[in-house]
Amino acid sequence: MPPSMQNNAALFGYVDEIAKLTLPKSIVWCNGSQEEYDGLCDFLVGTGTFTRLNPERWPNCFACNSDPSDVARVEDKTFICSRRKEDAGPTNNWMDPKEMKLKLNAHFAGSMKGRTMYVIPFCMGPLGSPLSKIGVQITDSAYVVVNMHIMTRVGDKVLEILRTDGEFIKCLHSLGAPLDINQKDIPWPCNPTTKYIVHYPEDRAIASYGSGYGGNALLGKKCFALRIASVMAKEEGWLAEHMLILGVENPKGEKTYVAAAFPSACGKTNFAMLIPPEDMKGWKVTTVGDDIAWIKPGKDGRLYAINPENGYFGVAPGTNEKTNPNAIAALSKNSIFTNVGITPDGDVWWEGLTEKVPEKIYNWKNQLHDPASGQPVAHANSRFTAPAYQCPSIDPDWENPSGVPISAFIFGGRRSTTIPLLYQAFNWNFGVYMAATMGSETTAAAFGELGKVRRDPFAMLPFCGYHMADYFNHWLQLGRNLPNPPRIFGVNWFRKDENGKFLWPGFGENMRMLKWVVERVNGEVSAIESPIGWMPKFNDIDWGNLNYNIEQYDDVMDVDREAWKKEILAHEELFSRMFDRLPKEFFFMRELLLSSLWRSPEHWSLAPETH
Ligand code: O2Y
Ligand code: MN
Repeated sequence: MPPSMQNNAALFGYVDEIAKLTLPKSIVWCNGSQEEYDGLCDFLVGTGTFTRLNPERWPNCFACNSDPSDVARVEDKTFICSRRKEDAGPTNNWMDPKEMKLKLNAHFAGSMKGRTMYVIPFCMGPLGSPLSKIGVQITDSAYVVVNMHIMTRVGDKVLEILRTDGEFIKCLHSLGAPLDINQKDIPWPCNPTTKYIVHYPEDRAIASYGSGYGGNALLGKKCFALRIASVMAKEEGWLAEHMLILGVENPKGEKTYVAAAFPSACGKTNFAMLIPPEDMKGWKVTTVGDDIAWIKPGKDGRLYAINPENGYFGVAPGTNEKTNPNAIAALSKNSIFTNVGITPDGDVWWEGLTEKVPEKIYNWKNQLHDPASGQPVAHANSRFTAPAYQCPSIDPDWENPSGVPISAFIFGGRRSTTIPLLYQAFNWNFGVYMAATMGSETTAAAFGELGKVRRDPFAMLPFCGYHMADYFNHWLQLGRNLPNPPRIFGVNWFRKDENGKFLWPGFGENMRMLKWVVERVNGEVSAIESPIGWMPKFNDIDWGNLNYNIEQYDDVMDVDREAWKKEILAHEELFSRMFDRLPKEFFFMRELLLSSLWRSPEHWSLAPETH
């Protein structure tokens, strides 16, 4: 027992109960020290899990390959086991919690045999912040411990805060791969056939079995900070969101904070770390977080946000010096790479890192890469785990215990048609409707028909721990209590022309849209009323050296009446699944949007002479 563990009976009881169930060979209480991290990395090198990378090129960095069956979140095995089925809602898998516990106990029984059980006290959010929350993850994976060291605040400093009676979220994780005496371990133990990611919202507990990967195993992230926290947030009057948080500094040094939600694989980390184009002198973007935001009303009636995480678990493919130099700097040392390619001299590579594939490289399946095979070097969901403080754009207030004040919310998806580059919702309620109906086109055949729009309300569909319609009501209710709520904007960086060519260059150029958002919330620009919301006039966008003319702008901002009528009618598909609990405001807003489309002219322009 660590000296700083101030006899928290609930914690002791939990650890004892799990040890008796899972029967580990030994128990280690993680103290969060550098020695502990280094020792575990050495251990993982010894088991063949980690490859130490070339220390000159990649100081204190390691790479590893997962089992090919264990490469992503397992949505079909993810359950919200609320006491009442109706509370999980139609978009979550559900099972009766008692039944699920019985089922899982059979799997967890003896599941840590021959392995060390690690107890990781961790804090989501800055230590000592009133917005932060504590969890304790029990795991038999050393890989999970070192990733948790980067992604959260761990160890004795957390126990000091927990003290004797503090509350914590119970996070149980086992690889489901016990070792017999004399059985040699393998580099990526997991259970090849049985995986479960289970949440008990009323018990504030999580149980994850069979996977060692990412969101399935690092329980502070999606399981706690989104699924369980969203339930707590609803009960306590705050928001737990799948959002990045960034700061925009103007040339006068004034700072405006924005939170933004995009479905997975829409370039969230790139946007959170955006570098403005060179011609936008004096404008700067700072990063508070790249994936999750906890947002709470302050005494002054504004919303304040913290990033509950301490690191980035970012998608490697496509990340490079041009697309995201800040991420490249953040991952350049003290980082872990999972499922990327590894060269014999200790270098790593993934698609898009550089133009040329290294001559000799082992792919994520640890096979010598054959360029003629057409196979990728890195898995499409390969990841870097990097400490947040190493990001050059990190915001000076990213660990401010009070959080940062949010002035705007941005919601975006990947849509090749219909949705304009940028528009502002008429008011909070229309913004909630906009976010509730956002969608993205599928980019991988694994998700069904290519190019089909999948609705992903608030980018929270896989992450909301309760009924999605109750979640919409919670957002509406929160807005009613705010004297001056943040303004809500929709963006679509991915619109294409009839030849399939992107209409907008994206990346750093997105700063031009972000600038308008900031000027708009600060009352510095007016806007044109379109049938679906407020839109920027061509002349109010800072075009700088970007050669973008009014015809291109009209195309990317176009509100096609017929397409929008179809779009609004298509919202029905999602709504019909949760009809009984849907806010009645949604039906009125849908009608209003349809009627304003009927009344709008067929062709219109945001050109200066038309206003
Ligand atoms: O596939 C995983 O286990 C990771 S998913 C993920 C990781 C970091 C940030 N966001 C996501 C996501 O799916 O939204
Ligand atoms: Mn995410």
